Amino acid sequence: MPVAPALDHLAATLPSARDLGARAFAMLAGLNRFSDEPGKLTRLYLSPAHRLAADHVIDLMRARGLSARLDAAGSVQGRMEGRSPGLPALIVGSHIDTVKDAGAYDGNLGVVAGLLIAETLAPHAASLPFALEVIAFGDEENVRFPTNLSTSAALSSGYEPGWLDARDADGISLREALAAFGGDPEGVASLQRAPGSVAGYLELHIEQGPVLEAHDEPVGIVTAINAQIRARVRVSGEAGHAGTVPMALRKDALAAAAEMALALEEIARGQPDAVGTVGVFRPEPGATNVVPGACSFTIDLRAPLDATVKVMDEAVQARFGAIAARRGVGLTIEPYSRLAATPMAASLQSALQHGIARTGANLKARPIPSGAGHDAMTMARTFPAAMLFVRNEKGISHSPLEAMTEEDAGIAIKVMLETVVGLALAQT
Ligand code: HGY
Ligand code: MN
Ligand code: MN
Repeated sequence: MPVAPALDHLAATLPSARDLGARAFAMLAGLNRFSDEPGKLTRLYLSPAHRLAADHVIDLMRARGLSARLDAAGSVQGRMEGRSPGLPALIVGSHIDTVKDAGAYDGNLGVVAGLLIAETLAPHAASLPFALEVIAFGDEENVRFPTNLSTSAALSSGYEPGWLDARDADGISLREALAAFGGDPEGVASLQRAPGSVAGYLELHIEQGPVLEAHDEPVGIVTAINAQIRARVRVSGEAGHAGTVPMALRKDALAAAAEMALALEEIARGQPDAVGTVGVFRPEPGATNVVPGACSFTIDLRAPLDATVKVMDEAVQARFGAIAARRGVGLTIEPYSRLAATPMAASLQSALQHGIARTGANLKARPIPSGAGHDAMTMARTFPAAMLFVRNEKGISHSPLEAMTEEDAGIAIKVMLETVVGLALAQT
C-alpha cells in the first residue's frame, strides 16, 4: 500500500527538539502542581494528589484528541484510533505516581512524551496503521502498598488479587482506597489486554544512573531490566529498661536488625553488578530509654541476572538466621515482590535505533541495562516492550535534587516521536 501522503508529509514537518523540550517542561510544571505534601513532590498511588493529577492528565489527553478515562485500577488510559477503528495499539506510557519527596521527571516525563506524540500525530491519525494510546500508570513505585507494578500488571499479566486486601501504613486496604479514588476493584481483572491488541509498548524514562552523563550522551536504549526481590523483615526481641538491663542479657531487636542490614550490604557488595538496600527501618517502641523489643525493615535486592539475585536471597536467609539464633531474637522474612530479569524487545530496540537515526542528530544509540524497575517489565510479559533512557544530572533520582535539561528532554522526545513515525511508515 503506498505510503499515505499525510504520513510522508508529517515526517517532514515534525516539531523541533527545542520546541518539544519547552512544551514538555511547561507540561511537567503543570502536572507537578499536584502533591500530597506542600513544598515537596509526593504523589502516592490513590492519594488525593494522584486523583488531581489523573484528572489533569485526562484533560490534557482530551485536549489532544485522545479519548481518555480513569481505568478500574486507577491508571489513566488515552486512545486515538488509527486508519480504521479497533487496530492494535502502540502504547506510549509511564507512571504519574511518585516516591516521597520525589523528583519531577521520574515517570512524569514519559507520560508527557506520550501526550506530545499524540498531539503531533492527531491530525494524521486517519493514516496511522495502529491506534495510539497514552497511559499514565498509577502504581509503579509501590510505596504505599506492598504491590508490584500493579497497574501495568493489570493490563498485562501478574496482577495478584490478594493485593486488593493489602493495607497501607494507616491500615487502609487497596480495595477501599481504590473505591474511594473512583476506581473499580471488581473491574481490575477485566483490564487485561489480549496479546494481539497491543502492537508494542514504548517508555521514555530518565536513566536514574550515571552512565549516559559519563559518556556525554543524551539518550540510551535499554537492553534489559534487572531482576529484583523485595521483602519485609521483622525481628522480635525483648523490650527493656535502657538503664537496667545488662548488655549480656539483652535481646535488642534494633541491634540485631542493624547487624543484618550490614550483612546485606556485604552480600550485595560481593556479587557482580548487584545492589542491596534497606530502605525502611522501624524500631519499636522507638523511645530513647527503651531497649527496642522489635524492629521491622525492608530489603531490596537487584542484579542483572536472576541467578545472582537467587544467590543473594539465599545468603540473606542464611546470614539473617544465624544472627537471629546467636542473639536469641525471632525473625520473619516475607518476600512480597519478585521480578525476573526482563529483556526488552529486539524489534522495538531497533525501532528506537531507527528513530535516533531519523532525527538526523549525531546521537549514539548506547545500549544500557536498567537497574531501576519500570512498568515496561510487566508490559514485556505480554507485549513487545522497549525503553529509551534520557540523561539526568548525576543520575540522581528518588530525590528533589533530580534534574535534567530541557534540551535533553526535547532530544529524547524527538527520538520517541521519530520512532513512532518510523513504525507507522514501516507498516504503511
Ligand atoms: O524502585 C524502582 O526500581 C522504581 O523506581 N520504582
Ligand atoms: Mn520510574
Ligand atoms: Mn521511581
